Amino acid sequence: MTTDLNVDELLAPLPDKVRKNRSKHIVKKDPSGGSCPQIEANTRTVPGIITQRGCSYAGCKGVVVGPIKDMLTITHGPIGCAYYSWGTRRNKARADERTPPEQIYTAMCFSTDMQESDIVFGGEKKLAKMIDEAVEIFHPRAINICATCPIGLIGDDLSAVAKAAQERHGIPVIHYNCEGYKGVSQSAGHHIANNQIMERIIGTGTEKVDGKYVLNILGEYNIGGDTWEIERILGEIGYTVGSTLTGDSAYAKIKNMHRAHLNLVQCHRSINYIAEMMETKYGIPWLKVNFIGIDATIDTLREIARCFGDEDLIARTEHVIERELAAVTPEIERCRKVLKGRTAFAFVGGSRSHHYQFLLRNLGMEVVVAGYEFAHRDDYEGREVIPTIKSDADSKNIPELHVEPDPEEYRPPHLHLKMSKEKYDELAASGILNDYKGMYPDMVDGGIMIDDANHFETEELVEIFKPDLIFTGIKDKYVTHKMGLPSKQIHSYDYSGPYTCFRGAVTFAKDVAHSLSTPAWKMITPPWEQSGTGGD
Ligand code: CFM
Ligand code: HCA
Repeated sequence: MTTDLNVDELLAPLPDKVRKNRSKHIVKKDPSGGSCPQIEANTRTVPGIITQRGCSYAGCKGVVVGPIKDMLTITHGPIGCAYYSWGTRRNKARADERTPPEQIYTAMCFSTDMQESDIVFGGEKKLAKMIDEAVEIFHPRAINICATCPIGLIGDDLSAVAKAAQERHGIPVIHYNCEGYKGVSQSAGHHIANNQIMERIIGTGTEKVDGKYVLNILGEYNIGGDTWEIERILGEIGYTVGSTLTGDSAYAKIKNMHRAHLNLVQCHRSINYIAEMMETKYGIPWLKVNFIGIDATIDTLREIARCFGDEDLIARTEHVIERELAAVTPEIERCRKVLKGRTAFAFVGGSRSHHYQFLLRNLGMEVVVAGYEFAHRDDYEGREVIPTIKSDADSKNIPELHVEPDPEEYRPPHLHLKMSKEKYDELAASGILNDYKGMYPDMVDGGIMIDDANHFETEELVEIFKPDLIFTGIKDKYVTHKMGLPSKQIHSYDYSGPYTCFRGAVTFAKDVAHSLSTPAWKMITPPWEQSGTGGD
């Protein structure tokens, strides 16, 4: 199924220095076993290369804090940054018992719209005025202010503006110094957002969260409604979801997240900082989960139940699994007939290229090339490499938050879990709790893992591996369409979703089966093969 790739040949057209750099970002799964060879990741993209990465502001505002529905999030900067990060990510939100529709701001775009004169004379006054207007018109519970590149360059003091506004209005005003140029990708922005959420929001609530087993879902952003499907299943088994971070989440709930018994971590890359800090400060253990793929969902549900060890819960888990499986199996089997034996190239941000391998496998497909835009070495190689690397390149820009156990709240993890210390130690030792395995062990033998792939490499790899499907973002989607290759926009799901759990697997299977069986791809003549076009 895989091809014998010669990395030197692949990179041969590149200049020497670039070739040397890029060769460290490509690793092949060794069929004879063994651990993952070291892969270079989370380092600066070679200038001039067309990367698929985004910036720190995108990671902080667009990814982590933007989806908090009852916080009014202001982009302090040019309108283009605000517009780009607004509405395209499909992080859905709806009203609930804590948040009425008029307090949901995720469908709106707030920006100071910095102009040339503001850059010359400073934008602090403009920002302060905008906060006053926003409070007067919308009466939000809390405000976020996210910085873009020019703000750091001209030196606007966001901290001072936020502090003064907080005193004027009596609501939390939280600022994020997530200037786009910080770090090497959106990953730095995740870290900056995590630090502020931990320091300023989590733990500030005093409400009890009702429920025998209270879970938080970290690193789940409700793209296309993913979170709602996970919540449906967990609710039917008998869990209470305290809050997500941050899909369809609310400031009003995030404040009380420290009351949960267990944190589930779906996207490890964007939220591991909070998972680790909550464990230190409140004694809440975390469990790495995956709700993408039928078998992965089943394993995840069983592991959560095993953490609590309650026989009723275990029985209800099995009952829900059995019922959901029976409902989706016929449709999955139909799609499998179309998809069996097909291959895919999966290239997305920092976690989905791993997670979706499980779902594709349920459909009889195999990923032959997989990569991340901005993941770190642990996302590829596994948790054991974490202590040897810095969490974010250029981390001098991102102050580490030193979190001490909170004596009021801290209980050893096994008490939060309602289990004995022996049971906790046993689960931790068996690798269930607080553990994280990277992409490499789940790759197909001979498969290729690539970090921060660029347009040139993507086109070459498509040419060599001839996959039947490619996962892309918006920047590479149409390039591959022109090559006659169906793509699935796996960031936004191309207007579809949810793709999580059992029902989500069916929606995904149908979307992919339709995509791969449409005759359109055979009718495409790439521009460079059309006569008289000159190849443009
Ligand atoms: Fe996590 Fe995400 Fe991803 Fe990510 Fe993203 Fe996203 Fe993504 Mo786009 S938080 S790392 S920074 S799973 S926005 S919901 S799809 S690149 S693979
Ligand atoms: C981001 C958000 C993004 C972009 C996806 C894309 C998303 O990184 O700024 O390039 O199409 O999921 O919306 O990853």
